[in-house]
Amino acid sequence: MPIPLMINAEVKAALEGGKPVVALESTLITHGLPYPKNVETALAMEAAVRESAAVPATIAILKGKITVGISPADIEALAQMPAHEVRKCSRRDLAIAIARGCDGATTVASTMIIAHMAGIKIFATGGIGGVHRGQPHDVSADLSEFGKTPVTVVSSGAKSILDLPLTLEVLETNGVPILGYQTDVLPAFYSARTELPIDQRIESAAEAAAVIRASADIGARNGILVAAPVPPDKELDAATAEAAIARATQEAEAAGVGGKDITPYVLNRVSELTDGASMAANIALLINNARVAGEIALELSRL
Ligand code: PSU
Ligand code: MN
Repeated sequence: MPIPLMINAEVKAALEGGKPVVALESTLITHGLPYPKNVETALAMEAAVRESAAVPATIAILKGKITVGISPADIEALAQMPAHEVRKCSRRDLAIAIARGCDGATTVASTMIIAHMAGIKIFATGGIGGVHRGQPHDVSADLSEFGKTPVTVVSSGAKSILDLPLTLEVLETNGVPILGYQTDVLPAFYSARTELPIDQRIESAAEAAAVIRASADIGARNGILVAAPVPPDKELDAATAEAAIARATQEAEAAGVGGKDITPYVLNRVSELTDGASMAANIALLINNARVAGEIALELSRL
C-alpha cells in the first residue's frame, strides 16, 4: 500500500531532483500566532527558505489528507479558522485526523514524521516542545519523536515557557545531538542565551550538513536539533521574558488549562504581558530559522 501523501508538484520535482527542500509546520499558524500575523509569518518563512535557494513545504492535514506543500490559499484558510476547529495533531492524532477527514495542524513531532515519509531531511520551527514547568510528566511528544525520526530541526531551542534543564535531560536520553548555530549555549527562545550547554558549536550551514551526513552514514535513527538564537534586534530581555512566563504559567494552572492547550495559552498570555514584544521575537526567530534551514538544506544537497 502506498503511503497516502499529497506532495505538491514543485516539492515533488525538487525531491526527485535532489534539490534542497525545507519542511515547515502548521501548528504555529493555527495555535501559535493570532491572525493575521500567523499568515504573514508563514508566508515570510516560505520566502526565507526560497531566499536560501531551497523549496519550502508547509505541512498540514487538509480534510484528512496529509499534504506536503500546502498552497498560500490553504495557509490563509488555516490561519483564519478558529483554533478549536483545527485539530492540533501530534503523533497520536495523525491516524484519527486521517480516518475522520479532519483539518489538522501538525506539531514538531508530526511534521517530523511526515517530512521523513516524504523524504525531507530538514525542518524549521520556532521552539520545540519539552517538559512543562512544575509538570515533569507533561513531556511533549516532540522529544520522543527526536529519538526515532531522522529529521534535523532548526529551532531557537525549546520554548522557554518550559523547564529547559529537564528538557535537555530528555533529549539526551533520546540520543539527540544539539548543535549550537554560532552559539556555545542553548538559546532561550525569546532571548538568545541560557547558561545551559549544547553538544557542539557550529559556525556554518556546511558544518551542520556534515553532521547530518555523518548521522545518516552510520544509519542513526534519531533526529538532530540545530539551535539558532533569536536575531539580536528582536531579542527579549531575559528578565522581562522570565517574569511574564512565570506569571502566565501560574495563571494557566489557576485557570485549569492542561494538556495540549497549555502551550498556546502561555504563548498568547506572555505576548499580552510583554505588549507584543515576545510575539515580535517569536516571529523574527521563526523567519531566521527558516533561512538557516534553507542554507543547511542547500549544503546537504551538495554533499
Ligand atoms: N514554535 C513556535 N510556536 C509554536 C510551536 C513551535 O514558535 O506554537 C508549536 C510546535 O508545533 C510544537 C508545539 O510542536 O508548539 C508544542 O506543543 P506541546 O507543548 O503541546 O507539545
Ligand atoms: Mn504538553
